[in-house]
Amino acid sequence: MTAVTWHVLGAGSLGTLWACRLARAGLPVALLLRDAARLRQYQAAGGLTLVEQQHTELYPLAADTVAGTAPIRRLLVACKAYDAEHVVGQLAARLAPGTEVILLQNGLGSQDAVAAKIPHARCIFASSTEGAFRSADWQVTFAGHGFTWLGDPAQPTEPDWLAELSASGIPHQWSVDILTRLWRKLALNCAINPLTVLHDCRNGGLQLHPAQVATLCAELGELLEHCGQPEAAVDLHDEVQRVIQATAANYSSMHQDVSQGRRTEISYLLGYACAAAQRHQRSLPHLQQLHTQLVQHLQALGLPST
Ligand code: NAD
Ligand code: KPL
Repeated sequence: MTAVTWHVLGAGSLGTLWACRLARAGLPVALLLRDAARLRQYQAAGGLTLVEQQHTELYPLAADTVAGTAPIRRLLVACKAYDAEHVVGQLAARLAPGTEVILLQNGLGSQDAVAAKIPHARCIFASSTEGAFRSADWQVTFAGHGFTWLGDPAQPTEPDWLAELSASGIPHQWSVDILTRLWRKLALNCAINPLTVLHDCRNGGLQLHPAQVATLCAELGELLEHCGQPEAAVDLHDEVQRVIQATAANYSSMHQDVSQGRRTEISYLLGYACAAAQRHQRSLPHLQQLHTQLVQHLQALGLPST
């Protein structure tokens, strides 16, 4: 039986990291690029380059544009949360019934928006702690080893291609409570990332603002309870403090986005949390105030605030 091609949408940090490891294991991979101009640039570069520890390797992967017509049976969506719904919508007609779509986006909200666009496909949600960044055009550096949890809130059965991830050296586990994992990560990101932007500090800098962190954790815990995610609330404050300590020297992903003038995923993190609080008619004043301050801060910098 021929292996199903892994179509990888978005040749950015995580897309490159996944595509190169899958290809290295001998699996068929095809990149889906934005348009003909990007495809020409990619062809001129000769492929994707992955830098891992001291090793740099070029992977001349097949590529097409999102406007192509070849059918897709397995799709890895590796763009930012704010691009996912639109671009998957563009691909909807190429997805056969039963196609599996793996969503690597951080936060919450984009997964449901994508799933609504492609009711004929199976959407699998992922939550990843792996770290990668673009060190040059078409080149990605694998910066932090981590783990990826995958799950399908609509269907607990494991897909058979998990063995392909093992063969590719992608550390992962099937999770029957993927939404709890995504909510927990969202809460951690809401407690840490916006404050690092507003205080313009590394994660460790939040050790100077313990009361602010504690208040946010209390409100986030309350929100998780009301959203039917009590497990995601267990010992949240302790874990936030542990993460702040363990990553003290790092800048959060949102701080990096802002300092490099890039759009943030605010609507899928703090924005999503505040909208959920409103839906449940919960008054969470500190979370709401943090959102307002962050929106104002982004607007003052001329960055999108959604
Ligand atoms: P990225 O910006 O490096 O890559 C996104 C890619 O998608 C870019 O190459 C962009 O050109 C492409 N893209 C956007 N719209 C497109 C379109 N219409 N057609 C084709 N390509 C398109 O982003 P990333 O860092 O890989 O992040 C992807 C997701 O993974 C985010 O939600 C992020 O929060 C999450 N994540 C990233 C990391 C990390 O270390 N980078 C870790 C965990 C989670
Ligand atoms: O995941 C993170 C990020 O930077 O996005 C940390 C800082 C670990 C938690 O918010």
